[in-house]
Amino acid sequence: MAKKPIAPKTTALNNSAKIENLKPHTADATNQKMTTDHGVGINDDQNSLKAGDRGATLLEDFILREKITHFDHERIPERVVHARGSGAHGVFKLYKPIPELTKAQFLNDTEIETPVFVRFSTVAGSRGSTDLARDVRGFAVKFYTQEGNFDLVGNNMPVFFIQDAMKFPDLVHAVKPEPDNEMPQAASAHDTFWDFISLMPESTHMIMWAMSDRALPRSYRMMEGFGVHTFRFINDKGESNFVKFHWKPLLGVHSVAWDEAQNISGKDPDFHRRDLWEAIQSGNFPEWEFGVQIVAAADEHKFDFDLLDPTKLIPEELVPVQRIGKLTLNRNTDNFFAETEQVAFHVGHVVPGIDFTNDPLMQGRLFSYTDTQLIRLGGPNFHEIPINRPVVPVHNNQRDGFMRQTINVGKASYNPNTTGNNDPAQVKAADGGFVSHNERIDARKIRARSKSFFDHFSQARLFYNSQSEAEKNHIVDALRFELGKVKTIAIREKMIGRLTQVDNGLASKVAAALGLAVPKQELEPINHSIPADGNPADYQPIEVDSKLKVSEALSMANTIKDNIKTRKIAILAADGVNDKSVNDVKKALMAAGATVEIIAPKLGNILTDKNAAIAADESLLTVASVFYDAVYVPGGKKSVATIATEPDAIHFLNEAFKHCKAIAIDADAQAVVDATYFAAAAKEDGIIIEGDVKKLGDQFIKAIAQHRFWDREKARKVPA
Ligand code: HDE
Repeated sequence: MAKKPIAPKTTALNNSAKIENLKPHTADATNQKMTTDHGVGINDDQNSLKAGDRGATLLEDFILREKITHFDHERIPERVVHARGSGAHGVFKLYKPIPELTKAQFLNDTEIETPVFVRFSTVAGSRGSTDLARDVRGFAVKFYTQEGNFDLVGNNMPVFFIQDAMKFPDLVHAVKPEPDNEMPQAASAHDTFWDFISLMPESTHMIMWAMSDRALPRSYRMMEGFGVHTFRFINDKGESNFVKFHWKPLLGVHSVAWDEAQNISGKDPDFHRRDLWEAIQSGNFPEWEFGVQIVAAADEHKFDFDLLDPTKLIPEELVPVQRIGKLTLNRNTDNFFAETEQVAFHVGHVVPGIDFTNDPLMQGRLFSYTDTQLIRLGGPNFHEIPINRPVVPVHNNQRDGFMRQTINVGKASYNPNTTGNNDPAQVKAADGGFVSHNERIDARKIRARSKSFFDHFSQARLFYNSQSEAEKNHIVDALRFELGKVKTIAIREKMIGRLTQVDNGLASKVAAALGLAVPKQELEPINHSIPADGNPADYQPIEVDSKLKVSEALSMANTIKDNIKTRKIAILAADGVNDKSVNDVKKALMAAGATVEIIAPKLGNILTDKNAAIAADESLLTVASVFYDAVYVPGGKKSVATIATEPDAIHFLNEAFKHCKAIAIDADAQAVVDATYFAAAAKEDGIIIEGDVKKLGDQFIKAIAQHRFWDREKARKVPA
């Protein structure tokens, strides 16, 4: 079970250091005159300059040319991966100093509020693709510390598909739309992806995560974050401990159903972006606790997996996650492009007290991020873009280049120098100069994979075995869907063979839906990623019999389920709705922290049975049940009669049932239940039919907190 958060000292949240830092670059046109980019007042922004009333446009028109030219150059290349994202500002506050582990100042002073900028993303889709694609989510955090920027560029899953950076371009080429026809968009359900995966046994653990509900978050606010790689903490004595970073959402970890995800993708591709924006806008600031798993340097080899292998996690049962601080997102961006699009994260942005390991995936990333920013942001000065600037001064001898903003004074742009008093001066380690950990290296130069990376299945099994029944079924369904979309039968077969390495039951359930038999064993030697001169026998996966068979922390069934804060609840009502039935329940839900919307057959006001006007927030045409966590139908004769005969309202309820959501119905509205397809199942968990609105409210709140009633899927009654 997730631990209760440790209460931090309450101080007013402010991101002032970064807000001040952004201010000089912020433009507000309120009460300002319109000018060209060069400051000349514009008299007519409606018409181009022409030779006569009906004449040709003149080349002389510098105002038109400037406007069109700027427009022509508005787009920059999208990120090659993680193109679709949403960002927000916030603060990080430490709970307790950890000097024995790290000298990083922001992890040693509980008084400091470190400003942060966070960008969440999907991986495979283009900038305009849907938020609800089945995909990994990026969780990138830029800490603007007093010792420079620290970027924790993580994901919502703790492991990765591959072990070596060498394979990253192959992985991304395989998952992106296929090169001949640019299909499918933002989806892994196609031949090239599964072809690659079927040939890469090391991807098996990550595939379990990617096919699980973790790939369909209910909200960015309700997902975990992981640094994935093992990092190092360095204390002021120069001692190193290994560390894995975690973000634990205080709202718990929750997902939507696959059918729901596909629906949302059509109805609101911005679903996660909107959810994040609206939560922050309405003061429901998303919060995560910052967790660390620490492994002493001396214990590096005590596990049955290699700490440097990014396809492995450290089970929380073996090394508990210590929660050391809290991240709060409290401010939306002023300008999406300037901030979210131009922000440049890099695994290599670390501060003294944090260092890298030899994880071969991480090592490759250390090269990739600056390289990609150079082309994406157009040159070497992207660190001067306001969102990327640290909140501390920057001085060095880097000079010039496209779009240089800084006007460096003086003659010296080299070191050592006498013309500038040898400034800027190097910084002693004791004063905060970065010193790399003096790891001892004594090795031959080789191009190879460590044998300690060859167990590809035990943690895939651990993950699968740790899932609840419903979660396992969802993995089966996801694999049936994804492999069902694969056209090449041999790829499907190879994947079924692979799944037998995880669980025979899983393999046979997936195989059944594909009309395939489960092979007795792998058809061919399993590892195809072998160098030209390699001997296949040397590259076969090894079997490790891990002592730990189940890890509770890996199942979302064990997440926080004790509140309904920020949940979105729909009330279906029409004219004549019972005043008490609608208002008392609405009040109770709101008092518990939920957001409630009245949905009526049309927009405008509805009148209660006491003739009081209630504004409809939405109409049945503008929304759908997939936008809400739960639905309530109040009493009131006329309203009930309208809702019971309104096809969109009944569809709304049927869909909420299908997606296993909490449904509450005033006993007076039995006619509405009778019109649904779940009338016969109305006694199930999560369906409350009650005449006493106080009781109804209490039961409904408890039910919504459960998030979903996956039992409804049993016996495949509903295809969620
Ligand atoms: Fe990234 N990754 N990545 N990645 N990654 C990028 O950088 C790369 C990996 C992650 O919101 C790119 O600025 C390589 C793991 C996030 O702006 C690029 C390898 C993890 C984001 C790049 C990896 C990540 C990126 C594309 C394997 C989780 C979005 C645009 C060696 C720990 C950051 C850009 C944002 C973005 C390269 C693997 C997370 C091309 C070569 C593992 C969250 O540089």
